[in-house]
Amino acid sequence: DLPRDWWASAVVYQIYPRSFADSDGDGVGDLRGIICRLDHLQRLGVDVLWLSPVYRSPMDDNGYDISDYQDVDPVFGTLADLDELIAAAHERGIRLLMDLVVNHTSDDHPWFVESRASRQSDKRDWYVWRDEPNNWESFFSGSPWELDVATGQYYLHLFSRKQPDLNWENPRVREAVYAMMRWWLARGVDGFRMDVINLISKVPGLPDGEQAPGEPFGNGFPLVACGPRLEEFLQEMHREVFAEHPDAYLTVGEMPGVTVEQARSYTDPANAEVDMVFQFEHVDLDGGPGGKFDVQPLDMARLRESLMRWQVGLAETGWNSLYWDNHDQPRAVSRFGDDDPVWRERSAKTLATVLHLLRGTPYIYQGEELGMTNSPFATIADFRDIESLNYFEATQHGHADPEALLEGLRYKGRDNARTPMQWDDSPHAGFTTGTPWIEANPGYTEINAAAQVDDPTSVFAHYQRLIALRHADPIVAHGSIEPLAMDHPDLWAYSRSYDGAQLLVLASFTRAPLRVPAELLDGWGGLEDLDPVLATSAEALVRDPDGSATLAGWESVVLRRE
Ligand code: ISL
Repeated sequence: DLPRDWWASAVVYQIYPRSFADSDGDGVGDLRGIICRLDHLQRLGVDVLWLSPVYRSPMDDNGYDISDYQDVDPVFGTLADLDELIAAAHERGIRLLMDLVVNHTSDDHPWFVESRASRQSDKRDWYVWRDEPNNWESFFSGSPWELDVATGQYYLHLFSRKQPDLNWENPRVREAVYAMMRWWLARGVDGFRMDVINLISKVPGLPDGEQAPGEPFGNGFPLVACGPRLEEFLQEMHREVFAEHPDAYLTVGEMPGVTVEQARSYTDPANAEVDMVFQFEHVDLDGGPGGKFDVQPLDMARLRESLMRWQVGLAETGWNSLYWDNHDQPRAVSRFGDDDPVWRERSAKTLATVLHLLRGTPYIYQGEELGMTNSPFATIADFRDIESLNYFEATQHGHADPEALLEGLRYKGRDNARTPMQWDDSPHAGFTTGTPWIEANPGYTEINAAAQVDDPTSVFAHYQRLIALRHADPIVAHGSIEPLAMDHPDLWAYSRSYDGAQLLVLASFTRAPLRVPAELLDGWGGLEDLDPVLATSAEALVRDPDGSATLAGWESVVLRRE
């Protein structure tokens, strides 16, 4: 009873529209820009396109603050452009997912405008109002409670003050959201990526969180994440929105803090909640006691242990989504790989191999298929993201060393993912003819699509091969997984099995050559021929006379046997 759903063999490509392609020279990416670049996606071979928000928005959080769920922001184009994009993608056999941001709206949304108008407003209860704040902290620094002076109450905003949280306890809120979702499905979209959907059910009464002595805030996270009514709400949504053709659509819930056990329940088809979730364990490993920007060295063994635990935990029931990066994370090759010029391409390919051969649905974030790196932001003035700016502002007072803060932001800041897509080596990486809203990463002269798409040795070509392999070989989509050599310090090894056939994945997460023990290779080819179905280079794996083999630094191979 392996999952047979279409999305098991699909690969999703995420576009952050603001930074993908600018068609009109205003410095901001747009829908027509995406339409013009659909060939890139088709060439790569992806099956699904997930669009980060393009709805009407004051852009306090680049569109994750929505003021009209049923219109396109003029900076991105028009609803007609979006219809055209949906049709053009479908013509190429690419499905389209919209970003569904319904934990909160913009404070400019008519629902909130009405809600804040008076305590007696018909929509007062559509948001979360209190007479006094509690001790929680916003994801974007400071208190998540904002005083509305006119009505004398505070509203909750887990993110920016321009992102008031909707009150999901109110059934009219839920009905309005489901109606909006049905409207999008009727327009032709193929599913949703659901923004922080595990925050919609808060613990009743919104009690204070645990607060350590000397800390300015308590920990509200356990009181808002995966709350008491989450599964009830997800089931209701599934019933109200997807019930008629659940298999036609893909739903992926973004869920910070979700555990394997919770994810198994949320993605168990029998529960009819979501198809898969974005979990955060592997992207939280390099945060410290001071939070995500308190950067700690990444322990590769812990990274492997974490991902493998998710593999095993969702093996029988549920389904994994697989990602290294997205618009909220630094660039994968700079974080999990090695972006030194000598190792960049190899490690970008190896990260791709390891992820795409796992069991689950892989997500590629724009530019990852080129091995794009973090950007060398010089000063705080180079950053644009509200999270980074608020953090710098809130933390620099009394902080001894602003340079240390900048170090954290350079490594982890979300703007690393948001610099323009690198199309070619012309000014601003071919992203815009105008002035980009955020500077292009100067690395674009070397790292760009034009330089890679026709080069069979490129990172892009490697991604093409991985996607083609998933489409061609049912082991990749449907096979079981067995982690191997988990005690080896730098070798990633696992096998996949399906219908009598097997794949063996071997990957090096270090510069030094690795010895692959003979036992692992037993039965995978004679002394002369280890013939990978896919490798990061022709010299990646060399057999040694004693039956072991040497895997070159940051290289990886995939072997196959019947
Ligand atoms: O990057 C983070 C802040 O430290 C993440 O915790 C992030 O805020 C979290 O993953 C939720 O992300 C989503 O919702 C946010 C939006 O800013 C992100 O871009 C979005 O992906 C609020 O809508």
